[in-house]
Amino acid sequence: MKISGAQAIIKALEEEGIKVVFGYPGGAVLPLYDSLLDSKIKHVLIRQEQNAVHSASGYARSTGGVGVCIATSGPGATNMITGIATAYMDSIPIVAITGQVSTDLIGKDVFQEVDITGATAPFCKHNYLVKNAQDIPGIVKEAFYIAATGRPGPVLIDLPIDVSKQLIEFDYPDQVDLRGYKPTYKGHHLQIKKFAKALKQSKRPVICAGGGVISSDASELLVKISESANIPVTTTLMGIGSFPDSHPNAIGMVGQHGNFAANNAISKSDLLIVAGARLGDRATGSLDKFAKNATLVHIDIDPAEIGKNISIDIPIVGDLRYVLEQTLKQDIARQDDYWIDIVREWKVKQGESKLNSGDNMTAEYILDVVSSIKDSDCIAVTDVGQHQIWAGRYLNIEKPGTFLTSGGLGTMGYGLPAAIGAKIANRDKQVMLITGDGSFQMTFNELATIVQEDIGIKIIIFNNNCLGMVRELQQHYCNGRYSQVFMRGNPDFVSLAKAYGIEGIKVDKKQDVEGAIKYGFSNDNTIVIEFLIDDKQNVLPVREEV
Ligand SMILES: Cc1ncc(C[n+]2csc(CCOP(=O)(O)OP(=O)(O)O)c2C)c(N)n1
Repeated sequence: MKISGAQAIIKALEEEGIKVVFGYPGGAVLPLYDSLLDSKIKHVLIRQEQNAVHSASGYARSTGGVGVCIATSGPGATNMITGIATAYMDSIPIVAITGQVSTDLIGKDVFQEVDITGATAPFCKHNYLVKNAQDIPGIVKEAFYIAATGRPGPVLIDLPIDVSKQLIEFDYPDQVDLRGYKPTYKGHHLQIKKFAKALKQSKRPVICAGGGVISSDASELLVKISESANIPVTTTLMGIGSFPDSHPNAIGMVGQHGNFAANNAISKSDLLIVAGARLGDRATGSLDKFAKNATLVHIDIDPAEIGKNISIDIPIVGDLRYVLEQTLKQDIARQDDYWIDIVREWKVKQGESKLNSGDNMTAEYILDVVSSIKDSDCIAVTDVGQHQIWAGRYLNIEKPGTFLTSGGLGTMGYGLPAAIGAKIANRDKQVMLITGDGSFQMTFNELATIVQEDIGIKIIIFNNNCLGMVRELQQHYCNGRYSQVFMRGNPDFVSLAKAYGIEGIKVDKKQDVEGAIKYGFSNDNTIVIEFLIDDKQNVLPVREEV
């Protein structure tokens, strides 16, 4: 029996095991939305297309699967652009489906036409303009394969409306064979041997773990390597969750806004093992000072990342799971405790410098309390700003896939829709959002989606009535000449929540923090907890070393 192109897309999604898609309808995707009615796939009607991509991203990151989102042509498609770029920078597997005007009208600037494949080409792993419905099964199969394999990333399928109406015989391929796309999974055994030897001989090794550890499901192996060779582990922002914060070898986040112990250990290390991290500028700080005494090992599935920002002594291209498994078969045991002991002392020192004392309701204090009350597998999602860095540094994160943030693009407004995606995928788990008053106002319209889907998300707003991160930068780099960072006209967030039928609490005193969080986390309802924090609080240190 023949089916339409639109039906073929939906059937192909079913073949891929997709249970949920996030989207927003429009004229060019009418056939697609019509076909959805006959499918068991759940569609979540999000309130803006950018947020559909972020929700798909939250879904993907918290499940390890591929997230799917749909938008119409023109403005629907362009609204998706920031979400796609956000996913690309953080290597998140997404398949985005956009409607397109009819093939005979493409290039004629007709109503709601935009060249979305051209626009997204620089920040999509791959994209397709479907010209013939017969190609749909093969394209969808390839799109999922490309999104999820090698270094994951977003793939876009642009579907003209006439193609979605063509009739085809549906035959779903079982395999993909793409010339020119063959990710290398097995790291070269001689390089792995070289790495193991360098590790055995090193006196001060450090691991810097990135998001690649999480996407290759290599966290347990990372713990084994750290334990067998007594290596302290620092993570990038994207790597948070790849190594349990409570592990004695964990030394926290590295980089410009990183922890004292982490940055110090990297500065003093003689062997730095970069695992699944792209060594972006925020992680390294100034390159001429970064790990200047160390032999550098870089393990990554994407050969283009190795040596891109910093020259590497032992490059290993491959899947982290494979490479770490093979490394564990070598003799890497280091009995020496002296280095790990020094690093642990730095960690204690860092703990002592906490801004926790006194009556001030600091962000750090709030996050300490949250850490002590939340479930250990609670999925924490952040927006972008000071609150994101505080969350990265002070929240206790134990498991991979439980800290979701926009690390590469730094997209304000990512948080709420990503939290919705994570909660839809994990209804049995706690999901919380840490956001700022600026970021929250970029996407708070998604409170409606929360109500519509009847899901419970703990929304913690650090309200400093300003764009705190930019204010802090202006304090440091513009001699305190503040320009356009103080927010006037902020709503009362508790009343705003109430307008959506969501409960809210406002907290302005340190004594009330614990009670509010205990109450907020005591059931699975959505709650907005707004903390009125001092607008002068900074994400110090910008970079601290001894
Ligand atoms: C879409 C977008 N616009 C602008 C920025 C630049 N920016 C980075 S952090 C920040 C301030 C964030 O303010 P808020 O969400 O209130 O968090 P806070 O820093 O106060 O914790 C801004 C404007 C950005 N990252 N993303």
